[in-house]
Amino acid sequence: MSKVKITDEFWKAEQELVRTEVIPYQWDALNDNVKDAAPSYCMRNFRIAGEVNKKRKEAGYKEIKYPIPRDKWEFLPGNSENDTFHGFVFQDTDVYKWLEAVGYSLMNHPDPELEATADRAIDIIEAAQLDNGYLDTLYAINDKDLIFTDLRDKHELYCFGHLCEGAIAYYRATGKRKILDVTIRFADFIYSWFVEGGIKGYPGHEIAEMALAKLYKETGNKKYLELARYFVDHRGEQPYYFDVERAVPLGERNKEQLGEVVFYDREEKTLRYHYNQAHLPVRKQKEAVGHAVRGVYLYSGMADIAAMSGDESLKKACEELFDNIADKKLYITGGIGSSQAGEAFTAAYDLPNDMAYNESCAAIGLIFFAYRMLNMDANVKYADVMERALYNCVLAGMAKDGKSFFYVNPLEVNPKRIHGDERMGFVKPVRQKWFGCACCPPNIARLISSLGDYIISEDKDTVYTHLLIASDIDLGDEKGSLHINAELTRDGRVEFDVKHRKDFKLAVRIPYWGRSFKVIRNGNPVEKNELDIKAGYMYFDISSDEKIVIDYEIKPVIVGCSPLVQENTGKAAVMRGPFVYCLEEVDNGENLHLLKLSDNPELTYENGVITANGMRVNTQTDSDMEGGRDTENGGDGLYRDNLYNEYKPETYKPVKLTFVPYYSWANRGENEMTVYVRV
Ligand code: FUB
Ligand code: ZN
Repeated sequence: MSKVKITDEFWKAEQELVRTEVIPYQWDALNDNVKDAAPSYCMRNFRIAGEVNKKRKEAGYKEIKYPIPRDKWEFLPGNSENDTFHGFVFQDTDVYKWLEAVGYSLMNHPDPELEATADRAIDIIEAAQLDNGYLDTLYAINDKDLIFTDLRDKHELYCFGHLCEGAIAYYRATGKRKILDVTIRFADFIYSWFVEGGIKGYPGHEIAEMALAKLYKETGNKKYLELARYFVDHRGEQPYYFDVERAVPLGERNKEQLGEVVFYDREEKTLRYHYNQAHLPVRKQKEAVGHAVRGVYLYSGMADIAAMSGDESLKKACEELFDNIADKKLYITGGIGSSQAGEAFTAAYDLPNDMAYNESCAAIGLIFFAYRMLNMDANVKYADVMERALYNCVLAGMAKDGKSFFYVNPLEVNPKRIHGDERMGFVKPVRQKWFGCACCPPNIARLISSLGDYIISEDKDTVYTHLLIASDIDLGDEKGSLHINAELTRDGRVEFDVKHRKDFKLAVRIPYWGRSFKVIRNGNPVEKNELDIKAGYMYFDISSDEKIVIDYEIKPVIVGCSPLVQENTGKAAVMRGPFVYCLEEVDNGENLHLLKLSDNPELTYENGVITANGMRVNTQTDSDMEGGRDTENGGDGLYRDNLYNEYKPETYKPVKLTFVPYYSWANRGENEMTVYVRV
């Protein structure tokens, strides 16, 4: 990131929005200062934990304990529990993610006032750390003798993972060690508890794996990589640690786990802990199952370990899991995890539009996973998925003003249906100011402010450009520098201005939407058969200053979906470049399901909007006609506005359809939306 300065108008504006609006807004939310928003309790918990810690040092202090029952994820304030932990068990992570976003933002744009606020937050966090290095406000406040007794559900290692990622970002941005040292103390404590203590547990919610890999990279201390591998290697071992920690009697251990029977794996005769991806040893996992965020966080950690230690069997498992997602469980918007039940992956091709869960965090996790795979193998399939999730599902998660967010990202919304049906209560037709479970908003903030990390990657000889985002990139003394000039919202022309210092290869991605392109190298056209193309990247040998222009044909296109996706039979979506488009009621009137693209829709693009020729099904009924009865052609006399009538082919009237980018939907009030339209 420190080498990449984004100059792209579109993405720079998003980063500026995060810096100027989202980060200050979220700090208010973490401190429960946003009117009418769900309370966070996050900083409150840290403050209380800090006070308790202080009291612990006073002579004669008697520890006060509050219950931490199993199966309880949310601790709502009661009348007599003013000093207890409030909120979800993973509430600590909200400030860690915020801090991470602050770190990246400071790298892009120094801001002493923001840094001072972050320093204050760090002091509050540090004060909550126990003397032995342990840090989690739920246990620090309620009962520190119960730590690590409920790995399956209580998220202490998940909180550690986010602390670690936040600390590293902040340290890299400011050079200040305080929060990194807090993290190292906690990591050392975890190492001694698990590895030295011989406890074969692993996180119920993954992320510690990839965070520890990052900590290893940052500190050079191998024990953190060892700890990450320890967690990955013990996951899925029998007897399941989640049974062991619950002291489930041996005979009971293979009974069905409620709600998980759907995942019964005949071959392996196992049906438990899919939710946590702990049903099988990770190297045997071939299908992405269970809670989607957990899944992609685990796979990202596995990919890190595979890359850092050259573990081929782990890499193979990652490849299979990635392909399973990309080929069978991925929405066109890059969303994953189609079911609200368990916020989970479901069966192959099960991609409902209106009931889609598609948590913003899951799409972000998919970006982490894809990027790690890309770093092992420069294969365009990884970059394509990464870009799809970024430009669509993730970006849709945040309002244009940065002050409200989607957790769930459906592809079709009818507010009337949502308001009339409790089953759909999880789908929100407009973004929310905050959430009791507020994992997504700060996750979006940290991703957008760290976007510089995803544009290129490099190895000794080659610079790979993945995202076509305008930026200035310092490639160092070994290579030189690169300026990418692009603006995909405008056109598909992407210029690579290379300043050569030493010879290297430049690899340029050919995205799935840009397979038709022209190359002009230093003013001369290059024929396709002269290009060196491997796995969707064109390779150029750079031995002097160069200007390489790729003109990708970028135009609105109609995209079909596999016929195996039941929901989309007879429908298609509209895209332009990486952007998925959608219809909104505000432009097209209500009952979007009555709209259809014409056979020759003549899609035109102007100022970010696509228009097309379409049709609207006539709903005029015979009861609107004379006498109210269908007596035409010797008709049967039925009322045509009855729910059921004799079938008659649809008739249409021509209409203009207006498509807007999916990421921008629901910025003009509550209204119907659909990505897929009849064709
Ligand atoms: O469990 C922590 C976070 O809360 C998960 O990642 C989200 O899916 C939400 O359940
Ligand atoms: Zn989330």
